[in-house]
Amino acid sequence: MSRFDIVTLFPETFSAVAEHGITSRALKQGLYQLNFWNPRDFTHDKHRTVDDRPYGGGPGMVMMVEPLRDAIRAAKESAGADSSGECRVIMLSPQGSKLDQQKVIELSNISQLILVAGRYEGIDERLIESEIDEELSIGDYVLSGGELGAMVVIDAVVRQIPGALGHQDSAEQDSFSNGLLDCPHYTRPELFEGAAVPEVLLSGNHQLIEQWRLMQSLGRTAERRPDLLQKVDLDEKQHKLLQKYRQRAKNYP
Ligand code: 4GX
Repeated sequence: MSRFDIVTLFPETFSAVAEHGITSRALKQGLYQLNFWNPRDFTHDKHRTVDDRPYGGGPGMVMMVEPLRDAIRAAKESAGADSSGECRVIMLSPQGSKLDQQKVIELSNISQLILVAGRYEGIDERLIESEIDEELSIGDYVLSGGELGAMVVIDAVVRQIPGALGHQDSAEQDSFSNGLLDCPHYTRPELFEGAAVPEVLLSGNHQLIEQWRLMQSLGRTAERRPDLLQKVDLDEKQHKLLQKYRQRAKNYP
């Protein structure tokens, strides 16, 4: 992934990813590009109108067709002009398929993503059919616009770009990279408000620590997200570690 082209009425809101943290550092390192296409810049009337009334009536507005179409097309033309890799047009919407880490990895292998962040009640269905390749949802709740969803996509995809994460952490270490939830983490002090750090983490035995972390990941995934555990094939060692976790949970309720 080298380039995101975002179609939005609110490009300033993307300062959240452009100016903070890992996504900002990667941008400054030139590991990816962000470009904005504002439908308001593709209006021709005095009031720069970007919304329109829905056929059939009812409350709420729909994005005006021509400025949005022209913004998407301008994004496509500029993107298409600069490369040979795949370009995909994605619209954020509660009607889309749910974003997960597998989809994030798929998207990270596409060189140009055009993210359409809609406002109001939505966009004309014919525009979806003609200009949008894929609808994506970041979860089953209603946002005020697609911008936060687009930022979620950018953040998760940028983490997959080689060199984006500090050399300390790697995308392989992330939660979900093996389909499991993360293990618990601890830092100083050794005794915090009466609660101790698990002894194994103080042992200095790295093989044992690795095993304990994997056991915790397996156990927590089984307890909290059995749906995720069903999707991974556990090997013999992992089965044994999960049994061990369950045995311990029984002994120390
Ligand atoms: N995951 N929203 C988009 C406007 C809209 C509606 C329909 C296109 C079609 C959302 C989500 C989300 C609210 C963003 C409605 N645009 N986006 N917006 N959940 O709730 O991604």
